[in-house]
Amino acid sequence: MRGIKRLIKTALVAAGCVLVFLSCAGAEEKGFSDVKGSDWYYDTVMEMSDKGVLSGYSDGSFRPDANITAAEYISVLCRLKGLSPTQAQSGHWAAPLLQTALDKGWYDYDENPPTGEKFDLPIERQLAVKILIKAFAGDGLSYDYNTESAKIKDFDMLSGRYYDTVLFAYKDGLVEGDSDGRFRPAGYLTRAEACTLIKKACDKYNSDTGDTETAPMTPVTPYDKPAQTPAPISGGISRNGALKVIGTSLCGEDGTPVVLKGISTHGLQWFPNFTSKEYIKAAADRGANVIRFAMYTEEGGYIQSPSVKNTLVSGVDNALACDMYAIIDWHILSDGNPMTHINEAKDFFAEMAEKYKDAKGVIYEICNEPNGSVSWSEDIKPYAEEIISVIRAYDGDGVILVGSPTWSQDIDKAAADRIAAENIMYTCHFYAGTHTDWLRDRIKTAVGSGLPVFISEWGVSDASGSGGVFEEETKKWLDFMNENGLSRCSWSYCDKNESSALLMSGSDPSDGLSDSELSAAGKIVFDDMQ
Ligand code: IDC
Repeated sequence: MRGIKRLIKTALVAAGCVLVFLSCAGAEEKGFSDVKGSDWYYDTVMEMSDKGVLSGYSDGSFRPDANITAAEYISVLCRLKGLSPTQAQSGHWAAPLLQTALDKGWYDYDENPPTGEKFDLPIERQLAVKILIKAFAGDGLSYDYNTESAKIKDFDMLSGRYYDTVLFAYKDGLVEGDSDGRFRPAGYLTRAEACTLIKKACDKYNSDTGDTETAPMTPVTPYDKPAQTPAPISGGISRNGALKVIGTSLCGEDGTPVVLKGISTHGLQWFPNFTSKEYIKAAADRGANVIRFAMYTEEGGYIQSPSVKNTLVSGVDNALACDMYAIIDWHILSDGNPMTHINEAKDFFAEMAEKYKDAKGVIYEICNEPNGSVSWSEDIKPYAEEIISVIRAYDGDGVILVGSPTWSQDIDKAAADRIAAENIMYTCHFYAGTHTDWLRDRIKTAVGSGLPVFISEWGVSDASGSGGVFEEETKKWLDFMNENGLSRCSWSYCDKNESSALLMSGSDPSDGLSDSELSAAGKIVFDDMQ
């Protein structure tokens, strides 16, 4: 059997199925922690990963038994066939390639709508086979209906629209069915099975791989439906990889829910020293896995002093070097309408998205706190849609955070009129001395209705940033965030003389954060990260 597989391998290479390599771990490695030489799929998985068709994970695993999603499977085939991305409706990372596949007739609209609602769901076996056959064998398929259908024990489960392609696949030996002779048409396909199918097709049809260089590779990850009650994990970029939003959960690259716990800087125009690598590392050493860089637009910020962008960029680079996720925060505040500086915002986010499109740890927060006479549906949402499309032109899948009216408290407005894009979360901000049960209830309702929420700014003080430390209410909020798996950043990582500041005045954490440098706020916030 091995020998046959080796032969197939030789044929595959000779056929020109040499594909683009992924930059992820796995492609050049000798083996995977969860793929043994005795596994039936060993040779195929090794070969497919060597060729960069499906890569492994940074933790050394391949996850052969995880289900492959529609987006992952179809984009692999698109790249194999050298298809180029097309203008897409959805902001999902795979949308441009999947649009091309849809336009080519590999599948129908309802099977996988370009709006993206099925992209991150496991692909059904009957649809996977149909797409494979369309991609490799085209139309005009001939086979003997009686002969092929007799091979499939659960033929009555197969939907009529897949007769042609599935029966043809049986005739050509691409599909064999399980040990009971069943095809399980509506079942899912594991990564190992997807490798096998694709390899067989490459071999059988002597695939012309086309110009695979034209399409950028996005790491292929398995889909794991998040548990109902998320069991979040922590850790930085090396542990969780590129983040994505599944349902209401922020998830790591492998689909496991993640909770980011960290800090926000104060205004970068006032506290640039808190972006140094040493200061950031001091926070990481205390358990923070995310840092938000608050680049004010007003009050001497970016609009008046564009060079503050350099402070932000060096902070982001330092955070990534410390294995922390970094949030690029367009910190609107004194002018609460994001439309006021939309042109500057577009240029800024285009530059940031181009610069960080390949960084796994960057998150974009496009409007800190809209406020004043500003409406979700008429101002913020249209602003967000424009900025999201600017970002997506470069970075197809980075997580984007969107604020809402009343200093990012009106998430109910956003929940009632959501943005049609992937990997978007909605921010809700609170200050323990000002916001209580009513805002927790609002978050609960919004999340319950399916809205993904990220607490990108919160404080132990009142909403002025001062007024004392509200310990009891802070505890309620921390319990609430833990129960609901909410990611958060605490205002603020600086030593200003105000109660929300996490450090005592005059602190210098360049050699690490000592206990005596933590303010009352800092003690609570960093304790929560342990
Ligand atoms: C506050 C700072 C304070 C500064 C003020 C105005 O703590 O030192 O003088 O901004 O620039 C927010 C804002 C955040 C505020 C914070 C506390 O996003 O910029 O910082 N807050 O008022 N929203 C709610 C509270």
